[in-house]
Amino acid sequence: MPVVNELLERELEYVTNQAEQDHIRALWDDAHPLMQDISVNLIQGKNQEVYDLTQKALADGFSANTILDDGLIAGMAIVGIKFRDNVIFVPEVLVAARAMKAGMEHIEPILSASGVEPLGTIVMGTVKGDLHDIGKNLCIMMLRGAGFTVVDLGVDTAPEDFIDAVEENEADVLGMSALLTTTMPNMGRTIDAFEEVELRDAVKVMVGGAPLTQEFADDMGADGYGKDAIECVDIAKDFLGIVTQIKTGDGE
Ligand code: B12
Repeated sequence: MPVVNELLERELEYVTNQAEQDHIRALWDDAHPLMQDISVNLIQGKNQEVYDLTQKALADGFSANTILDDGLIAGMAIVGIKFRDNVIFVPEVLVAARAMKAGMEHIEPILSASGVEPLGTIVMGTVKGDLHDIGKNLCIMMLRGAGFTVVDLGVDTAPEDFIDAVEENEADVLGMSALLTTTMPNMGRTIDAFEEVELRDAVKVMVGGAPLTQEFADDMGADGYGKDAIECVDIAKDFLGIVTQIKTGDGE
């Protein structure tokens, strides 16, 4: 379904690069108008509306994953472009992030719900110097939902804190997130620090975050790279030799 929401259509006018415009439009190609409503309210930072619409979408039978991808994350893509192009600034991004969190209040318990035995323990954190945590938190929700125990170290995490947490929790997997090109090298520094204390072989390392690539992950010596929260879960399962896939079936 093409973009039918007039307000969203207006927001898309801020995306002046045609390739980006096409890419973003495609996010809503198959999305229900309700998802477009969620996106536009998120872009405008209307947290109560995002909270209510997310609740309504779940009640209407949309899956948590659909609302997350086609409503919340699709809206955040436009926020990112407006921020980069100086159309909006940090306060507006924070307001949009707050709206995203309001929607996630409904999504989180569903993605995290699982009554199964823990599959393994994962330490997750955003690297030193980096305060972005929305993507990391999404990964954590999905990992918990898949049955992992996750120790969340939050943001701005120093290599020694990652090491302490892996040791204390006897973690099987370490996951690091970075959203800034300036903080990405801190992932490699953390891996080096594990080598220095001779703990590198004790843990599998996965990395992610918008600016990362498989090549960068390989260069720094990570064991896995995931572009989104679904891949994050798949990699963690792969590390531990678990073969099942997440089901994302919709009730629409
Ligand atoms: C929200 C946001 C902020 C918020 C953060 C709020 C929060 N609590 O997280 C605030 C306003 C604080 C902020 C601040 C800054 N930001 Co900012 N921010 C963003 C924005 C708009 C969205 C990020 C986001 O949440 N995306 C949505 C989530 C769902 O996606 P994600 O993080 O990529 O995560 C997914 C995947 O990457 C993956 N993933 C993530 N982590 C992991 C980990 C593992 C192990 C795996 C497998 C997968 C994985 O799965 C996730 C879910 O699918 C981006 C633009 C963008 N679109 O990326 C800019 C952006 C990242 N910010 C940017 C900048 C420059 C800054 C500031 C320096 C601005 C300033 N001048 O102060 C500061 C830096 C502060 C700091 N020290 O960290 C730039 C970075 C440019 C660059 N080349 O480095 C961006 C790209 C904006 C831009 N286009 O210029 N920002």
